[in-house]
Amino acid sequence: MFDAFTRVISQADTRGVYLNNSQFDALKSMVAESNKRMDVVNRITGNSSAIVANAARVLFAEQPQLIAPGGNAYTNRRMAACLRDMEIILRYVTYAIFAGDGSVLEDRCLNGLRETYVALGVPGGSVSESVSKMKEAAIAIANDRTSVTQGDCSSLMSELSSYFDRAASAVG
Ligand code: PEB
Repeated sequence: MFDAFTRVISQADTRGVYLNNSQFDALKSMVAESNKRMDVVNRITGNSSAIVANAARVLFAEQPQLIAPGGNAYTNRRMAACLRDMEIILRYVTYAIFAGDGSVLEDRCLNGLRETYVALGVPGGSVSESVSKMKEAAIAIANDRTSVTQGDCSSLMSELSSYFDRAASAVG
């Protein structure tokens, strides 16, 4: 599991070289902008239940076969497992955006997840769709500019998008 700092160290060590100025500059700006990153983590964490529940509600409205008899989210046990899976993926996305690196999401959540869903008969495309819906909601909340100091959050938002996209494509 890497963060933005240990990733740079690992890459330098693989080549047997010292850290260089362009790496310092990148990490320096990450530190300087870190309040935004913490705000994003806090906003998503604080709204996680709403993000999951709303995304699930829209998913089941669009794909009612999932909650019909025989569907993969039919019965309370499967519905609970589904909401829990969405919560797990969202939680790992918050870890990744906190660390500034996707490896925690990759290694501890997405690795082998597609195969798990195939084995369980869970439709990966539907899980992928649920992740896309969480992405839209999470970005709307994280990028809400009302009553905060105005700043440029574009690169942070595209980094956040990339973690959701990675999760969606890992299972879809
Ligand atoms: C992954 N999900 C399920 C299981 C596992 C995971 C390992 C089997 C064990 C169990 O039921 O608890 N666990 C989950 C995860 C990590 C982990 C992400 C990462 C660290 O450890 N059903 C649907 C929707 C979708 C869904 C499309 C969006 O119709 C999910 C939610 N996952 C779903 C369902 C089950 C499941 C299990 C319904 C139960 C399947 C079953 O038992 O038939």
